[in-house]
Amino acid sequence: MEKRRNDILQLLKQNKVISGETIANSLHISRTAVWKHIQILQKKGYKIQSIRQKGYQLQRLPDLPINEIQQQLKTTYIGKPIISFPDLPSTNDYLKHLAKKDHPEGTIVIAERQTMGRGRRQRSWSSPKGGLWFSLLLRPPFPPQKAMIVTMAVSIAITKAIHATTGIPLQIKWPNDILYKEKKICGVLTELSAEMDQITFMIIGIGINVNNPLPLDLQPTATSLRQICSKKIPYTDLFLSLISFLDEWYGYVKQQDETIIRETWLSLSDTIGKNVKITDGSSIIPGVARGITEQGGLILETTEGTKQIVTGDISYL
Ligand code: BT5
Repeated sequence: MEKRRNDILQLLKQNKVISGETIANSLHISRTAVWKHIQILQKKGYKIQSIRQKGYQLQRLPDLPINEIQQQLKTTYIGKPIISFPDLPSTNDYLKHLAKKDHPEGTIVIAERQTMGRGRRQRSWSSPKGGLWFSLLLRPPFPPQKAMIVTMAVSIAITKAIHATTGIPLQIKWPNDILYKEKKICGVLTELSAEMDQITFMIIGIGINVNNPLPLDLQPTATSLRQICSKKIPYTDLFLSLISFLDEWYGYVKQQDETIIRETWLSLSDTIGKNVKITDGSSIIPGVARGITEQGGLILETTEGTKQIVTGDISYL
């Protein structure tokens, strides 16, 4: 089905106008089948005009032309396949269903808009049209204690992709935020299913404020790439760059090259050396962030000695 649709797209691209009959004859399918495929393409954001007595004309590609992106990919792990939707409640939730049905590592689910985007601990994540909201399915060959290394590699890839596309220097705040001048531009939500000694799958949800508006209440703490650059950001270029950096950095995860991940993460992080406060449920621990452990936990120097923090929210004092 997907192959047929791609063939139809190719014919539309090669011809200014092409009749349903010509498409049907070239692909040995019925005109009704052509019409059904055209309708699906239109739903995916391709603007295809039906011109009376002449046929179909492709007038515009969607903002994020997934078919074209998929064809250009030269990755080893990431983006095979990419499944896109105009709307989803949450890309993490959708991908979790697919992961349970044995979908392959590297699958991406992306939505133009999320109606119930989530942060950690069921906090809500604002995801209107214009931002990049997607989730990635990974099956790293690790015990669950090492999951943080994967999140670190993903944060590095995002930071590098945004820098390569826009020139904006960003910093990583432990454990999962990417900031521009202390304002949040991206959040990463890692969810995993695991046995005692082996991760079954990880869903990495990535939300990046690109050209989307930000609600008033988030403006003091959040920003978007469009706000920083004062112009619209080329969405497709950024997504392609993200996929290629994610592929490179997940490669280091697969090769168990944790030293490069830890060292690069440290060079991009603005957390180390800062006076911080860690909040985890009802417990609040103040201290100085001194480094990260082999497994990506935060080393915190407190008045009661050094502690290793596995998870929590961090604020700078
Ligand atoms: C995160 O949570 O930062 C992880 C966000 C992950 C979102 C992606 S989008 C694709 C995938 N599908 C999903 O459903 N989720 C993932 P956390 O550290 O808990 O931060 C949440 C907090 O960030 C909220 O309580 C708000 O204060 C703030 N926030 C909400 N929307 C924001 C936005 N668009 N930009 C910046 N900050 C936001």
